[in-house]
Amino acid sequence: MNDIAQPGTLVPEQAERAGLEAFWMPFTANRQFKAKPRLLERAEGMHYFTPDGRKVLDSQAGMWCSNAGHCRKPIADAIARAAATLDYAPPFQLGHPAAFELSNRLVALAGKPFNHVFFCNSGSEAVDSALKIALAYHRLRGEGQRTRLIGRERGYHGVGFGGISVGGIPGNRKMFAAMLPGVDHLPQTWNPKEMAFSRGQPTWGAHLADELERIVALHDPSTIAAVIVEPVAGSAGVLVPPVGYLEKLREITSKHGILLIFDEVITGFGRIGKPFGWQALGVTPDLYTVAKGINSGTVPMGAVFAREGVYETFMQGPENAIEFAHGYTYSAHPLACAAALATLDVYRDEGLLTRAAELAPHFEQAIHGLKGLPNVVDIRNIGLMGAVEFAPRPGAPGARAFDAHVKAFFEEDLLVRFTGDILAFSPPLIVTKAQIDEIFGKIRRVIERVE
Ligand code: PXG
Repeated sequence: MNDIAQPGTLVPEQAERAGLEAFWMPFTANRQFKAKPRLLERAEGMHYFTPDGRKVLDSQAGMWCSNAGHCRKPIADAIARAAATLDYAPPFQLGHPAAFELSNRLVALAGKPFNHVFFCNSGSEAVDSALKIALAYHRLRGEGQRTRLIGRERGYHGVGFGGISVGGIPGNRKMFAAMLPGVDHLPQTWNPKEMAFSRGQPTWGAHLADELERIVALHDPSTIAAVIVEPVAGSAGVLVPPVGYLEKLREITSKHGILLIFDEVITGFGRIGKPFGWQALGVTPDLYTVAKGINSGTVPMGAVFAREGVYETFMQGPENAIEFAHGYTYSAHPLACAAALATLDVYRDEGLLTRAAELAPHFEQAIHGLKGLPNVVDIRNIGLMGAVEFAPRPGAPGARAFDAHVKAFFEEDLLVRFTGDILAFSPPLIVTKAQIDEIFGKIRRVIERVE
């Protein structure tokens, strides 16, 4: 391992020798990465450690998921105990106590009107599960003609066929011909002219939700099953909803009997100051998806929360009938459940699910302090989520943010996420004010050096 840890440039044959070749890395520029690998070996609290012994500050909670910080002992112990006690239990037609206990804890955390959770193993699966719940729900209520789904441009809902169909990231769709039929998209909400350098929710843009009325009218409201949006778009680069925008989506969907699904894979578990984003933003969906922070990213797990009346709609027909023909081998996996229960304890004991609200003013001040640096065209934030957007380098879109990511990693010992020409920040919720200052101090130096 140590041979390949040194930052440097490996030619392909060296990459092969170093053992990097066989792994077809996900969402990665494989050749570029293998030529100059960025490896992580160990983690603790707010930091990663590289094989060559550097201590790297984590400004992105892994990939928006390690909300309790890394390698927390109570969580690691709970996973180890589960692995030694009940390594696996079939989730179809059988159950294990931790799955029921976790469901009760989660619906208590959500509060009314959410009374059931459905488990899966990722955000992508949570999205597919939620879309299927929506379609089946209408059918069971005698409205089987409601088959259309509406997503939003720049939305990210994972990489299943359902998720890329309702998603709005062109690069994630163009290689794959077949999308779900009957999908339409709302316009994306970011408008640099009207909202650049907004702090928190932009005051311009609620009217963009009126587009939903137009789309609904085009297809006829009675054909639409669900609208799915991220309350705050994460992957697209932290697009914060305008004041009043989500309220309008709620009003229009309710009026037409359409289910509103929030994809809270990023906003769930404390990211914007309340346990769930819908609570922080004051708009209640009918279904919402979570993953990542559910167990602080330790064991793959996702879930769908259902509002009162949804599960109940499925509970019809003969008692021995399977009400929802959907589920995964690893739904409610014992290790994932144990990790989630221990994580919820850590969140509760350390007040982490509301800590983003306390730190948001400091975080906002720190990130907006980068205004005026070269090529910075926008800065936006909500809770402990933030983004810095660069003007693209002529002829090389995305190059500036990538350069900043690499410089941050090798020259400043800082892990920062990049997407397009945007740097995105979502530190673990245990971050201190001093560490927030450290993150943006490092980024300032990086931006000053990026051409
Ligand atoms: N929905 C949302 C809103 C997400 O952000 C998914 C679904 C899919 O989750 P899984 O567990 O299937 O990956 C996501 C995932 C990034 C980034 O840096 C974001 C995600 C994944 C990888 C990178 O923007 N979000």
